[in-house]
Amino acid sequence: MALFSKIFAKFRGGAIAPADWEEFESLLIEADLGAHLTGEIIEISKELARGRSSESGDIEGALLHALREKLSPASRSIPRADERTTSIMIVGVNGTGKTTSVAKLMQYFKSQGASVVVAAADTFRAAAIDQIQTWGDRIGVPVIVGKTEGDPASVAFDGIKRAIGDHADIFIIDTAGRLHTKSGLMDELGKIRRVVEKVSPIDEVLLVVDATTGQNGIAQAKLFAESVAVTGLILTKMDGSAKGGVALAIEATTGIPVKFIGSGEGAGDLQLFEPELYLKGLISE
Ligand SMILES: Nc1nc2c(ncn2[C@@H]2O[C@H](COP(=O)(O)OP(=O)(O)O)[C@@H](O)[C@H]2O)c(=O)[nH]1
Ligand SMILES: [Mg+2]
Repeated sequence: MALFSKIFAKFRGGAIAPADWEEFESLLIEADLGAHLTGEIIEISKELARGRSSESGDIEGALLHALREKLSPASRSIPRADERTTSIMIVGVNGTGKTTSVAKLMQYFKSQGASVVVAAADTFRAAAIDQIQTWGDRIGVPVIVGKTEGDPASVAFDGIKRAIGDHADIFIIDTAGRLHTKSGLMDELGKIRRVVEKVSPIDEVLLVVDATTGQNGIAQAKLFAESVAVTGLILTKMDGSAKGGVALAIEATTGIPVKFIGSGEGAGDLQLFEPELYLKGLISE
C-alpha cells in the first residue's frame, strides 16, 4: 500500500508544496480512508511538517503514533469459553463473503485442535445451503441445515443443541444478508440470537465486509453496528483491488476491531489482523 511513502520522501527533501498535499489527499481518498479521516490525517501531517525541527524518521514515528490512536483499542482475539461451547454469529450483506468466511473459520479452529459445529441459517436459497454443506464435508465439520425458506432461527437452535450435545468447542452460525428489507434482516438476526441464547450465549458477532466496496463498506459497518452488537470484523477480498485503507476508516468510525482478513476464495485464505503490520504496510515504502 505504502500510501505515505511519497509524502515521507517530501518530508525528507525539505519543502512540501501545496500540490504535494493535494496529491497526498487524493491518495488517501483513493485508498478508502474516507473524507473525514483523510482530513484529519492531512491536518496531523501538516502540523508535524510545521513543527519539523527533527529528522524525518521522527515525523514517521509521530504519524504512525497518530494512526495507531485511530485504530480500535478493543481486543482482537476470540476468547474461548472454558466449560461450554463458544458461539459465533456471522452477519453481513449478501456477497460480502460470509459463507466463505465460515468455511475459513471452520478450518482455522480445526487447525487449532478445536471441534466445530456449523448451522446454515441462510435458508433463503437452496444453493447457499449446498455451498456451506460442501465446505463442511470437505473440512470435516458437521453442518446443520433446515429446509429451503425454513425458519433460520430454528436451524440455529438445532445447531446449538447439536453443538452442546457433541461438546463442541465452537459453534458458528451462517446467516442471510438480503438487505432490501433492512428491518426484516435485523429482526431475523435478533431472533436467531434470542433463540440460541435460550440455551447458550452468543459470544461473538462478526460482521463480514468486502474491502473492495470502500465507502459502502463503512456505511454497512455503521448500519449493522447500530442494530446488532457487532464484536468484530472480517474484512474480505483483501487480495483484490482493495486499497486497504478501509480497515482504518471503519475502526476510526465505528470503534469495532478488525479481527480477520480474508485474502482469497480458499478455506486457508484467512489471517489474523495484525495492526502493527497493517500500519507499517500503509507507511513503509
Ligand atoms: N477474492 C476473494 N473472493 C472471496 C473472498 N471471500 C469470498 N469471496 C468470494 O465472494 C463471493 C461471495 O462469497 P460468499 O461467501 O458466498 O458470500 P455471502 O453471500 O456473504 O455468503 C464468492 O464467489 C466467494 O468465493 C476473499 O477473501 N477473496
Ligand atoms: Mg452465504
